[in-house]
Amino acid sequence: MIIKEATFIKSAVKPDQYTDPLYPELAFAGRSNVGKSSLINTLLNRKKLVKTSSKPGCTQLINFFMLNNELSIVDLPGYGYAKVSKKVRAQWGPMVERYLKIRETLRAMVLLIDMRREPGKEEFGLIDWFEANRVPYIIVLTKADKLSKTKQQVRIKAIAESLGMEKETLIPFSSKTRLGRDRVWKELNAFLTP
Ligand SMILES: Nc1nc2c(ncn2[C@@H]2O[C@H](COP(=O)(O)OP(=O)(O)O)[C@@H](O)[C@H]2O)c(=O)[nH]1
Ligand SMILES: [Mg+2]
Repeated sequence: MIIKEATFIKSAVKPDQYTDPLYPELAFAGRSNVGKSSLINTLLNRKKLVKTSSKPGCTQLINFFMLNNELSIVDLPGYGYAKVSKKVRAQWGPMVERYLKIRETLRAMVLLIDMRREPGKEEFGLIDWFEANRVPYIIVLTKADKLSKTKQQVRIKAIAESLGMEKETLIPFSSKTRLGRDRVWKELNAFLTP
């Protein structure tokens, strides 16, 4: 994908606030602070199109971006941040589920997991949901640069085992070194070309 133009369109909570479903769409999900905004910026070759933060848990909105007037990119709200209120936490599930359920232009999901963490109930829940609803998805393991090559292999194997997947399907990624960027695009492109 040659990135000519990438722009923020709008934030939404409810379906009537979503952008018109006119373009194929990719959506990104993951725990707060997993590196989701950084990954989207890396994919789009932008330094700060999507705001990154060292203070997790702030964004509870669905953010729509547009790429080259041909592809819609969606940054879903992060989950699992302990310090947000119970009310905010209770809103996350229905907000994301509603998006996944009704968004007919959604072509694939990108689920981000911090390579240093064990997948939790939210990740298992999302994967079950993707499988049950036949939503194509890829899993990206973020912040690979924080581990040595050897440790990366250990973590990839452990996460693959706990997810019950082949380790080759998991994509190690770093927005710092851009490791994995080309592979993520390659796999996403496969869902975009009919
Ligand atoms: N070392 C390293 N830090 C990262 C990476 N990706 C994100 N971060 C840092 O992790 C924090 C959260 O990143 P952000 O992209 O805002 O995460 P989000 O909450 O998932 O959108 C920020 O301080 C980033 O600089 C990465 O690949 N490597
Ligand atoms: Mg973010």
